[in-house]
Amino acid sequence: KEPIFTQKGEKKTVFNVPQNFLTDRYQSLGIELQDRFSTDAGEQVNINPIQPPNLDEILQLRRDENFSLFFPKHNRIATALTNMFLQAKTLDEFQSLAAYCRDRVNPYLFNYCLSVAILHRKDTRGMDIPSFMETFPDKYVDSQVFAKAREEANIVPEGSRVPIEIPVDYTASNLEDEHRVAYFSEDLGVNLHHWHWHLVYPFSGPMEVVNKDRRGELFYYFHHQVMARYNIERMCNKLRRVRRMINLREPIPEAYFPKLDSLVANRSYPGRPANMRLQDVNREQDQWQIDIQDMETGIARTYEAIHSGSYLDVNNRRQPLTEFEGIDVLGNIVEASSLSVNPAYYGNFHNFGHATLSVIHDPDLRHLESFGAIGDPATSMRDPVFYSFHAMINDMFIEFKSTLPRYTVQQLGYDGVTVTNVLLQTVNGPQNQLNTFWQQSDVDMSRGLDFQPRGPVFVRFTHLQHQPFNYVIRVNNAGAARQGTCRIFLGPKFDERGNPWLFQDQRNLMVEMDRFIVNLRPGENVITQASTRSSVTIPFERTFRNVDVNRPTGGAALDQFNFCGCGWPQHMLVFKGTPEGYPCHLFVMISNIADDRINQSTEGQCSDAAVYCGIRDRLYPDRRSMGYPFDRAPRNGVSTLQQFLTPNMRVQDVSIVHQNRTLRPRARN
Ligand code: CUO
Repeated sequence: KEPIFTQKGEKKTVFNVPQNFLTDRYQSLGIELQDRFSTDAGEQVNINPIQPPNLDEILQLRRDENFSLFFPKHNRIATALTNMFLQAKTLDEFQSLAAYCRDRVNPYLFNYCLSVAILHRKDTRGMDIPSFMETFPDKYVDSQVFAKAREEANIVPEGSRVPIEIPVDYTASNLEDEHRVAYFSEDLGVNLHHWHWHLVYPFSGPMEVVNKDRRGELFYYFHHQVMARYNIERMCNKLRRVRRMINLREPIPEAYFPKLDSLVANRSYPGRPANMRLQDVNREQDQWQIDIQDMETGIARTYEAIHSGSYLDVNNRRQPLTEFEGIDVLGNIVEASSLSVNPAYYGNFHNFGHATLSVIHDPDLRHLESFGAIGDPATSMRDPVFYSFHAMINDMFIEFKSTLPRYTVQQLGYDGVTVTNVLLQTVNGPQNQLNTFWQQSDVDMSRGLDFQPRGPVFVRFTHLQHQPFNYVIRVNNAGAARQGTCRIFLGPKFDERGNPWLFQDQRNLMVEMDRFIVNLRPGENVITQASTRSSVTIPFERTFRNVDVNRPTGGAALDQFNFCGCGWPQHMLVFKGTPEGYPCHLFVMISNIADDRINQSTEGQCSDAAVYCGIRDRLYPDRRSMGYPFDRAPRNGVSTLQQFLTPNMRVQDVSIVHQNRTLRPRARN
């Protein structure tokens, strides 16, 4: 079967649907929809008739509303539709159901539920899901671009179209300090990754979709890494680390005006001026009420669980937050996912935080305003308040981790394995220096825009980029041939004031760059690993997948695309650095495989960004606690990174040099 919604070259796949699939309006007008694509029509797909499903509940979300999983009503509806898609007995029935819903259901909701279903049905393993950036460019691109795109598409013939440039500084000016890191928070790949992560790990919905190995722990770890990266980007730009939201009732200094228009809702995403305060939400029409006090209670109870090392289960009994599984339980409590051990008691303060912040401008719906950028995983990382809010969330996890037993030298070491040298190599560059610069790239967004004549319409955006590099690691193995896990982290060498770090603080800023298994021969070993092979990132082309219509469909290759759309964008692997060179510590460790290894086959499964995203239908491919060895307070007597080291670890000073130049794309013909 061809995937649903493929573009066949410039031809559109046209679906022949039974007459009763058309919405009433089209039926009454007797319009032949096929006519609309007459010259563009490519392959015809016949859709089999089915008994029309009852969509009463699902249609409670209008087609012209914006959609957010953080709204309980939207969430309930999304669960119902996803369930319907998952329960279709055959692929054929699934396709008919999707075709029937397509013109009736809210487009964002439809796309979300369809994507979740394709990701989780067994018979759609080989099926492509549409790239979100291509389907809904309005969630990623300055709204002014669309008027230009329309003009380009309507007037300029296909061969002569030029990419529409998105200016670098379009959401704010340099009067706003926070704007210095907008290249990070508004990066298309970063936001696509966050959306994709939450698509792979939904916090609610059918149990088979939510219940994945260590998903609560991964919620903690992935967002913890985002926070570390964001803080380092800030420091590269002479900003201090992000403010941690502590009191939900204080004025919120972070402001944000997204300059995004929802093409579906035909409304702008509301902005938020500085110093607004959260208020209770009471939006009757949305069937939605949140009291700030309930969030505060949930937070206090969660801290109580953290400090007592135990949680209260639904039967009012105390259960331990254990050394290894406790973080997973806590992640599900905090997020809160439907795996939370006691949702009625611990509440839903993280999701409600996104939600209350997103309607701060209209908490009782008196102005009939929809939600802001923070209310949708596709756009939330654009808003600076995401980071002050998530600093609060992250602090809870750090607090819990600091209550755990400290790693002993034995838990850190690997007898007889010594890392003797580490260096970074770029082509033609000095050793141990990373180089960053700006690059412009083009993305086709014509799929998400409904106008004719069709054909590609490119936007050109500017993003951070770095020169690819290699890690070269020398390891002495005094024992027999064996394996180990190589763990590579990069973190800042100094704090904002230029002082060396205490290990206790530095460890929370160590960013995992790569993790992979190595084979060690007896004696000397040289391990060379390319930055492009990182197990936290996916390649550029996958982040901004231009649909390759000639790619063979079906089989493992395509399946990988779906899960593998999740991954930190390779172009953001390295922090921006500074013109004079930003000093960093490169940390390399070979850990004892006996405590790392998960015995499972990952053949045919994508594991490109497994560190942040896991592997589909498999266990998380590392038995250690996520964040090891930096996730716990140091053993007694250790106050610097150097003192923390055991012989199987090594630290190298490196520097990140940023050149303010822009690499432009080759001319398109
Ligand atoms: Cu990803 Cu709050 O969890 O945004």
